[in-house]
This record gives sequence, structure tokens and C-alpha cells, in this order.
Amino acid sequence: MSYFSDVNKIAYEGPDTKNDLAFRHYDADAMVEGKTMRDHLRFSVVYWHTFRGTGADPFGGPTLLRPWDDGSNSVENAQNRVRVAFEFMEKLGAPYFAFHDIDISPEGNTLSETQNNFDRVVETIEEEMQRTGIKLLWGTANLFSHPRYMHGAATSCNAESFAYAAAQVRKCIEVTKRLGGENYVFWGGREGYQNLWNTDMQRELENLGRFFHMAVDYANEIGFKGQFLIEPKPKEPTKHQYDSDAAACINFLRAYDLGDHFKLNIETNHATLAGHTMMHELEYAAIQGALGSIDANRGDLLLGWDTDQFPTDIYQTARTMLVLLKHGGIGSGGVNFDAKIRRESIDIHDLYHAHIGGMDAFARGLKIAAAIRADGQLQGLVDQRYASWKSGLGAEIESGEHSLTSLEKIALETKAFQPMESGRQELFENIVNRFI
Ligand code: XLS
Ligand code: NI
Ligand code: NI
Repeated sequence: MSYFSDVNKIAYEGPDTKNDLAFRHYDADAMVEGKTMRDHLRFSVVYWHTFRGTGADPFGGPTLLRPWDDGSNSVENAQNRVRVAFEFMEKLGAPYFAFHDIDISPEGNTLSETQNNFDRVVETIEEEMQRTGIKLLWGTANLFSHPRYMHGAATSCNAESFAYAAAQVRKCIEVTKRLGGENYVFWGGREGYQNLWNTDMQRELENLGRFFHMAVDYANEIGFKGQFLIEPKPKEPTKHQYDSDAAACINFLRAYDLGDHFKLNIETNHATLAGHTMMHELEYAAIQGALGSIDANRGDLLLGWDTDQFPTDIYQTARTMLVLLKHGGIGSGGVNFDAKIRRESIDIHDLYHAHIGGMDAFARGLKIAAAIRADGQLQGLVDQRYASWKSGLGAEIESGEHSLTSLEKIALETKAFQPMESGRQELFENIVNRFI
């Protein structure tokens, strides 16, 4: 049964269309820098917000009551929801989706019942993937909702929680492989602490490293070739999450000898919660060879938590795409809308408006970033700012010809500094604005 029978496949109609259910900028087949928009952006819909989000918040219950959901915890309800989800994604034209194990299938009374439910729902997903050609960007295990994870999962003080988490991850990697998932994500849900007095940080970090090694070993064992990704976030739900930002994650991966096996999934609203910009996090991850994928959303300047709003800020998407283009694209990752509609947006069509808006904002960001690069003035000014490294002393230093002592000699001989380059921040900002 169709729940979106009044919605046609969302088409590109150009910026002047009056149709709210159309793309103004995302033209999947249009070429940008020699690649289609589809291949640059690799859009992905998240199952948890889009098909399991209820609108509940700490002050009130569900507002998003879906006509397709019978409210039960049955496998049949979950399978039916899968069909609705694929109808939605097919009409939207998103090539990918992502899920947590417990988003797509109900937990049972025992682990084996849970696994059995999972397999049954995955069968329906497999059918729908075949029917529509929609692919799996990544799978992940939810290791944070159940009370057994109140102290964390891989960093729990309780060994049995660790064991249960291991079982969940093993199964979820198996399913991700079965569905041809291109990545597998670890977001450290409650891997962190609320209070250092009661926390053995060293043990928790070592166990986290141990847990990730087990995942790598299992992937090798079954031949799962997808990319492992860690998703940094500084706080929420714990006060201090161990994977707080890109730099902390990369340090952790190197310290525990995991650097070759993991990249990062950078989320916009997590970057800002960490006191960074998305561009900073992407740039840092990229130069360390660790840029894997992005969770696209945005926060609210006035709110200090992960509001997961759909990205509509053209500056933000243009910056994001500029960094991605600079570093050769997103690889096996994608632009994954880890974003939710507001609890007041109760019409099922709002799901379309939200995703269309996000896809158009990124398509515009992509076009803007490509135009800035084609124009070249911005990069030219950056190059000019660093010109002192291209020849003479700078080139000598960068090629390793100097020591503190030899440089001291040069500094002692320097009578007066040459006039320096201006930072020209205002000009840089003006140039960007010409393309927005
Ligand atoms: C929560 C995270 C989460 C991950 C997947 O803040 O963004 O949704 O992306 O577990
Ligand atoms: Ni998040
Ligand atoms: Ni996320």
C-alpha cells in the first residue's frame, strides 16, 4: 500500500519552479568538475530520524504519528515500515540510506530473538534494495539506548555490557556486509563519563581500543571490505565523550594502533558543539588522511545541544563542499542527513520538504564551491600569502636544510623585516560573497 500516492518522483525543475516538491538545484545527472552531482554528493537518508523519529522530547510525548505505523513492536510492523521507507527514498531519489540495528527491527526478550527479528526485517530490506537500487551507506549498532548501556558499552565499568555490545556489533557488521554496506560507523553513544571521581579513564580507553580491534578482526574474518568510521562528538549524552573531535579521535586511533583501519564520519552539529566549525573538522580530518563521510545537519546558535536540523545554510554547505572538492571528494562516504524534522512538522510531506531543502542546499554549495575554484582568485590569494615558502629561505626550511642554530644565524644577520603580506580577511569574505 502506498502512503505517498500524491507525490511523484521528485524531479529537477530549476530555480524558477513554483513546485515545492521539486529540486531547484539538485540535478543528479548534471556535471560538476567532471562528475555528476549524484556522485559528488552521494545523499543518504537516515532511518532513525526519518522513519523512527516520533517528535517526543523531555517535555512531551510523540507528535509524529504515522499512518503506516500500527504502534506495535511486531516484525510485521517493522517490515511494513521498510516498504514505506523505500517508497519515500525512491521518490526522493536518494541513492543511499543508513540505519542502527534497533531502528529497523524490534528488540526481542532474548538476544537470539532480537537477532532473529533483525534477520527477518533485513530480508525485506534486501528485497526493497533490489527493487529500487538504493544502497546502504552504512550500518551501526545502537549501543546507547538500552539501560544495559547506562555506563557505556565498550567503555562500561561492567564487563557483561561490553560482551553484549560485542555481540550486537558482530551481528550488525555481518548484516552490513550482507546488505553491501560501504561503511560501518561507530558513534560513541555513551562512551565517555559524567564524573571523573568514579571513572577509571585508562581502563575505559584501553577497552575501547580492544573493542575496535575485535571489530577489525571480525571484518577480516568474514571479508567485510567496508570502511570503518568513528563519528566524533564532544558531549551529549555524557558530559565528556571520548571521541570528542577529529583531533582527539585521530590521536586515539594512533595511540591504539587502529589508524590504518578507521576514518572519521564528521557531523556538522557535533563540530560546532566541540567549539569548531564543520570546515575545521573536515580540513583537519582530510589532511590526516581520515576524512571518511559526513553527517549533514546543523545546530542552532542559541541552543547548546545536538538539534539535528536539516542543513539549509548556503554558506555552510558551500564551505563544506569547498573542503571536499579540495581533498578529492568524499570517497566511499556520503552526505548523510542525520537530521530530523521539528516535532511540530507533523505532515508527512514535511519529510520531503526537509530532504529536498537539504539536497538543494548541498547542490548549491557544490555549484558555489566549484565556481570559487574555477575562478581561482581565492586560492591565488592564499598562495600569495604563503609565497615566502615557495623559494629562498622558506623552501630551504621545508626541504630540511636548516636547524635552530643555522636559523639563528640568519635571524641574527637580518637587519629589518621585509614588509609582510596582508591577511586580507575582509577581501576573502567579499570574494566568497560574490559567489553565494
Ligand atoms: C548522535 C549521532 C548518531 C550517529 C549514529 O548524535 O549523530 O545519530 O550518527 O549513531
Ligand atoms: Ni548527532
Ligand atoms: Ni550522526
